[in-house]
Amino acid sequence: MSQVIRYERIDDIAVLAAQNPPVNALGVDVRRGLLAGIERAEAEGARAVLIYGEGRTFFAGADIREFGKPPQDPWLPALCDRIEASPLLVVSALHGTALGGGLEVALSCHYRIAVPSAKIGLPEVNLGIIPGAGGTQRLPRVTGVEAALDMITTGRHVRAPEALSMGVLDCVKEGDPREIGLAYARELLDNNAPRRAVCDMPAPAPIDFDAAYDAVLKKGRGQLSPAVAVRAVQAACEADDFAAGQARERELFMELMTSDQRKGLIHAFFAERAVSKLPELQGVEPRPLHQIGVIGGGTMGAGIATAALLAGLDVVLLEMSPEAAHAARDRIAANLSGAVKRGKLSSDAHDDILQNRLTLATDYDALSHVDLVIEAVFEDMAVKKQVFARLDAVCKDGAVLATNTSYLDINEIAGSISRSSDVVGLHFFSPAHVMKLLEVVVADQTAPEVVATGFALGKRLGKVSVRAGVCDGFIGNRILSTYRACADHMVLDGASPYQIDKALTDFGFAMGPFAVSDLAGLDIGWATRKRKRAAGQDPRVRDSSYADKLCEAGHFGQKTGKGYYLYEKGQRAGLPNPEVMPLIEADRAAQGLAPRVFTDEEIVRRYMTAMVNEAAKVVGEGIARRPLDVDVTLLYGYGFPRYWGGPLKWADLNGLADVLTDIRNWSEDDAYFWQPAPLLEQLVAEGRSFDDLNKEN
Ligand code: T1G
Repeated sequence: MSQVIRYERIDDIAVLAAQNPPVNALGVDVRRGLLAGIERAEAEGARAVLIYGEGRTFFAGADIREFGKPPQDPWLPALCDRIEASPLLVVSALHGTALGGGLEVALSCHYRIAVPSAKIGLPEVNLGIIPGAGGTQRLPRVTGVEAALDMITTGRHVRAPEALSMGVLDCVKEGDPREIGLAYARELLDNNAPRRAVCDMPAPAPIDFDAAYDAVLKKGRGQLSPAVAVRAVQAACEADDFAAGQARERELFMELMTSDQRKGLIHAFFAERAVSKLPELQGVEPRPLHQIGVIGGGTMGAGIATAALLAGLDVVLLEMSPEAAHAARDRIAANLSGAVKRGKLSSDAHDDILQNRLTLATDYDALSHVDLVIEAVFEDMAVKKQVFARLDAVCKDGAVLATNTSYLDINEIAGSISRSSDVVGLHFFSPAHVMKLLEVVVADQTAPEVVATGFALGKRLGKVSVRAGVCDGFIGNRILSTYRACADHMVLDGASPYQIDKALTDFGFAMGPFAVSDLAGLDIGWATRKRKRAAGQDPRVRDSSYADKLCEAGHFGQKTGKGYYLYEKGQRAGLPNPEVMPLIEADRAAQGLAPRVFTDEEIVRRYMTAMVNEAAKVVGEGIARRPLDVDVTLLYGYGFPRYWGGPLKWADLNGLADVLTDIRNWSEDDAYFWQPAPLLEQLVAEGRSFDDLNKEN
């Protein structure tokens, strides 16, 4: 008898209870248990079958860990057909998240009941595939094409009340899934309710599927699975019969299952869960977190305070004057109002936060009892050291002292006070209450429980936290500065900022590097270039002046309405700024550079290879623990297209040997910039991949 599907008889109802924690994934043993259960119920003369999940949820989908391995009988589509074909009345009782194959099992049942908190969904497109067990054929028969396309192409979760109104659920009732399921099955039997196989329902009315396909493909920015799902739903309307529609779904599903995008998206799914699992934190207890202090109420500080307040933490916000403190409060109030507008926060909660949970202060003594302090003051080492000296004097023993610095040496900050082991970097990304990435930067003396506390705060704030070591730019900004420099080099050598931006948005980025610079503010890059020149950068670094000239003219991008692009009032998307190319041409002439033609493919190849090479150095130096840590950083902080899984997954998919060959070829023109990462050379020599490294750590 199956260990993962418990079989019971309650009078004439057979009960199949899934017991496969944590999410009752439909692995082969679960499928075999369900099949055996259905067959046993029929053999024993039951009149109905109830299927439900023990633990936190109904089946949350196929077992993603089986992807890429040879499928084992019974395949999920066949199992769903078998459940549907049973002569018994089959009822499913849903709770938690009935997703993917889980919802497909429920749709193959004849009736569906759920608790009010249950959610359903077909999120397969987020894994680079489409529903492959009849979901694209059964859902449209139940809800109609429009509602089915919305669910399937977005992968969104639908709450039980909406699912009831869509016709996916027959009943929503408070209670224990098993109990409400049994009562519902009993009621159906008593009323002689008929079997109601969805496959026997008429094919749904068609829509203009070509228009739907084009619209979804455009929205997907290069991701294929949502658009392919449109074609599968089209088959539900146009195929000769249900079986033919299922065959078309299977054909499209198998095509996507072998795609690089499926490999990239599955990698992203598991990487974003693995990134917070660090061996050095096993068994390490984080310190308690009830109230935190934030120093500096500018955009970043106010964003951090907002994130903490939204997560239910109390916040003491310290500014240098009452006026600055109130300005910070206004920024926080505006952030919270945004959350109310987006339906993420009730207006009562909004008021409660501002009246009772946020404390403004101008004296460090107000921080004497907080559990953790994050400073987000001016990026100047002397200023940071002054702040930490005050914290050292005022904060209680065990308080975690965190800096939000983007690039200053955290070892130097930590070394300037008596409790270096309590110091950690918490590098948020602006806007801090929206961006999910948090780099937890571990200095030489940082205590393990302080690192654990940083991760615990990140989890509490709903962030994706990545451990980083100390270097200029940690993980993300260090890699960014390299691939951004590569873009500048291509501009000097003949490409335009506009061709580069388009080539990279066609590759899948939401925005190209020059549009991103306009968004972030050209003055930030300008300050960094000046800082690095003043610090005495290597003379072999290829420098340029065209961007400086833009800034000297006061053009900082979106915030001044002009940068690489011109921004009409209120327009986010800009038009190329005609003043830019003359500055670039003058720069090329001054450096004696003859511009050449770049293809979009070469632009992407160089940009990605620069990113991969620097990422390999970051992993090789231990700044990032594993390649997946870099992938997650770029996915969550830099708009990297998720269906590639991250830069190092992209490199594995494209072949490390070819990446290294390109670097060696290009190093003939610029040996300083194109120095191969030792780790990359080692992996190629050993015939290993970045994924192999992920598996070793
Ligand atoms: N398969 C295997 N493991 C899974 C899994 C799955 N489907 N879903 C979750 N896990 C693991 C996860 O890796 C983690 O493991 C633990 O469960 C807790 O997950 C034919 C082919 C259900 C909303 O896409 O969206 O069906 O890190 O940390 O935040 O059409 O997990 O503890 O070792 O995310 O409470 C379709 C994917 C599959 C759902 C719960 N289903 N999962 O979120 O916990 S394709 C999905 C989720 C399919 C058919 C096709 C979420 C969740 P570990 P968690 P959570």
